[in-house]
Amino acid sequence: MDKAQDGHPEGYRVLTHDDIPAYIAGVPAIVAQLGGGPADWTVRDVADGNLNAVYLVDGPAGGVCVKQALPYVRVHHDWPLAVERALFEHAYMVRLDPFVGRGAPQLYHFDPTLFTIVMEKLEPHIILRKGLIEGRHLPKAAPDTATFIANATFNTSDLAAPFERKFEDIAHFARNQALLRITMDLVLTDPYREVWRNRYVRPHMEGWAAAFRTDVELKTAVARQRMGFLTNTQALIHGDLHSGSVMVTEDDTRVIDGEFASYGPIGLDTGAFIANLIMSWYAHGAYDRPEADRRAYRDWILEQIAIFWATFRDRFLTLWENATEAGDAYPADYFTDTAGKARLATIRRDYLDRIFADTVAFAALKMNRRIIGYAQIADYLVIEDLERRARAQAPALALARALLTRPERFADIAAVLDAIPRFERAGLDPDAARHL
Ligand code: SR1
Ligand code: MG
Repeated sequence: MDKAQDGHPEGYRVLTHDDIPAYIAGVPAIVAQLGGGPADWTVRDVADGNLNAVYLVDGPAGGVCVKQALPYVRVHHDWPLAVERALFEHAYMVRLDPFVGRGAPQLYHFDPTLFTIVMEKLEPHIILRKGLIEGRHLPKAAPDTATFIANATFNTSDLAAPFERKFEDIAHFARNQALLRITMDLVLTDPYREVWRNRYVRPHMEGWAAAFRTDVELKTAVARQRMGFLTNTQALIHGDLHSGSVMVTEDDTRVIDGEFASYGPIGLDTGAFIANLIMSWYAHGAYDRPEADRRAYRDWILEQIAIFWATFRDRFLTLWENATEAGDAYPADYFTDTAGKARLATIRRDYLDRIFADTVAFAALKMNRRIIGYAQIADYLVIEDLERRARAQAPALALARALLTRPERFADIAAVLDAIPRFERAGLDPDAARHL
């Protein structure tokens, strides 16, 4: 990629709100979709995530969403970040389109100079995280996200894709290094070391942060997952599939923001989603709501975690059992006799059990990074009283430590669901939480 003197790719510039109509006017297909001309369009800045600019544009005939990769972290302008990340978000959308259908927004246009993606405007959808904070019942969110992950990962894994295709993809997405570095540092490493960008509730969470830095058992388990992230190119994963990466209505769900895409362990995606439901469960304990409402909503969250895992597992197995074209791991003519078919059934169960073990471990890492780390989440930030916030965070860290260091206790989703309320007894002293 040619770099101009300012270090950005040749021709790149940051679009402001006021630039958007003129920019869109240069893309005939989008002009037709909006109807009218620039003077008829309204532009809304709706950026919500940490990294990018996002605008919704409405015209007389329709609307679109314009997302531009900024050359820095949107919420931290001194932190440079490669705009090429938009290439990988675009490639993720293109690669998954045949498999996920309406599970993602429709892609309309990609601009490789301004690193802009124009896509379907999702309205009246809201970010799932917002819905969870507000205590909304969104019955499709968990099963649809599970189906999306199963469709995306099965079809790009060695169970469905020939290795030549997969290796080409691995090589392409391996170049997404700026964002993989963020995951490597912010998600997989920072919570266990001292680093300038770490944030946590001070002074209340000092004890937990210090304990994490010296806990050899915990850091060993974390390093095992880090090794998995580096070496296990199991499937094309989203890489950042938290509740801020899902947009929902009561009957529609779309997975957005695939810029962290890479080939990696499937459990990173399933774990991210479950982690954010678990943190929502703990955060609700500190929200100022009537006790009966709070209890009912927490029960609903636990139910969604169970539904999410069951849906993912069933969908993945169904895809595998019904695949007409096998990948190179288990060619179609390999296990055809009775003994072979029986063995294949066992192999499938083992494969899903390994994804489950990864799911549990990556869920733990995802909770830790949101509580001791740079990128905090609104679920907790809305709790203004810091001690109250910390007391709603400590159980997530205590559970995460157990998930990582005592995996034998969490062989199935029922064990995780049982543990969530039990760990609510954890407090600000990390040693006192060890017996839970
Ligand atoms: C610099 S903040 C980076 C984080 O924001 C994104 O939402 C990802 O979660 C990433 O880890
Ligand atoms: Mg994002």
